[in-house]
Amino acid sequence: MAKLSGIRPERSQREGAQNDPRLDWWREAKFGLFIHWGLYAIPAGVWQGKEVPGIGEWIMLHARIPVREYEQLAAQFSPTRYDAREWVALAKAAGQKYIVITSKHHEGFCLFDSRVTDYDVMGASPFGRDILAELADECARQGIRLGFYYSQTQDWHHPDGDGNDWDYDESQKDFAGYIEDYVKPQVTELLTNYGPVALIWFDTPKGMTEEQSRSLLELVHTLQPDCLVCGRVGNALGDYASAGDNMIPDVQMQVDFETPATINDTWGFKWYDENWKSVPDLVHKLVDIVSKGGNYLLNVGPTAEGAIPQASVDRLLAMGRWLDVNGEAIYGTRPGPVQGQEGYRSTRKGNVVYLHVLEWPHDGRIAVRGVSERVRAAAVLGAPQAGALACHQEGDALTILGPGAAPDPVATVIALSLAE
Ligand code: H79
Repeated sequence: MAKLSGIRPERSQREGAQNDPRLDWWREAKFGLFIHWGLYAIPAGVWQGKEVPGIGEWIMLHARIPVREYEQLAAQFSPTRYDAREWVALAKAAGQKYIVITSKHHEGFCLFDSRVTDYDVMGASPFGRDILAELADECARQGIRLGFYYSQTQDWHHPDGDGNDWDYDESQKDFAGYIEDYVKPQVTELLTNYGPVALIWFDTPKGMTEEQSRSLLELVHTLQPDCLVCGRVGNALGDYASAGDNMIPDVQMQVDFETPATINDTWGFKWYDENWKSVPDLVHKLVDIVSKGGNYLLNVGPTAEGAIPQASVDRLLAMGRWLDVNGEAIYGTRPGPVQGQEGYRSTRKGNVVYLHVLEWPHDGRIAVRGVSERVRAAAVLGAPQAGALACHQEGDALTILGPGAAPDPVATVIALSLAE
């Protein structure tokens, strides 16, 4: 069995974290909401009248926008429709158990009140509201965990941050000084001023020395011992592994991992990106990831006004409706015994194996391998009126005779109760 398929070694899970009970809530959660929000939502994929190809939050780099020009966007940042209560309620209705928001992306603009820079929502924008503080309060009120994305290497605004070679001479940069005098004070602010933080989501660890990764990990754990650190802190030191963006491992993983993913093709808002994934596709991706032992962190990119695109809202709510019926086959489960069979996935909790049928066979005859324990009963989740389904077992080969049409057109879950 491949151990790290889809996961770069330096983004993997630290030895010993696999049995760490600090991750218990995260292992149970399976599904989170990622929020990418920053100044890039204002140009929304267009610069000087031209559509800029690529992911929206990278517009500053793709168009090589000088810092002095780009930073003027901050004066326009006034998202009057921002309503933390709505965003948190959406995540809850979608069945998501944690939220991760960009506190500072590669562009360098901070959505929180930072003492170490004026390039933040309080100092540089007319908005004058601490976005993270409002979200943290609301998460506490509605009972959902909140984590912060923080770009620790790339900072295209800071003269010593990584990535901006069009304003700054990269050979003159004091990256180590930037980590010590800017990143660490800001991470300290994030872990001091916003109550309990579920996790810090570092990104693009390229260039981090092992010592730098370790010292960030230790800083986080010293300030908030229960706060998790994602694998993108670098040097294989994270509390959990991070798969590539939109990457789902081919096979079941032996490490705790998370797939961060987009609903369309961008993280930060681009007004003309309409390449939305379908609801069945999104649910299948959730099932696929969970069946391999991972979590799905699914992104929305709010507009400059502070609205989450309706296409994202519709899809998240539809996923929530599927989870209302099928959540017991997702939350708190482990990978099940049916692995690597096209059209099928499986999860397990105690004595129940959940068989997820992603492509319903035309004749309703479901045939899988891998269930070697005796199946006492098989029933479709959410359709108990359909009664028990007939099954035959021979060795680890299981055949279930189901109806001719999929009971759930999105994905049908059959609960298999195993003999004690
Ligand atoms: O925050 C989101 C992305 O902005 C961030 N990670 C997710 C969670 C991210 N940072 N880097 N990358 C993703 C990959 C960058 C790949 C690159 Fe490129 C290839 C950089 C330059 C060439 C993609 C293509 C971005 C610009 C061109």
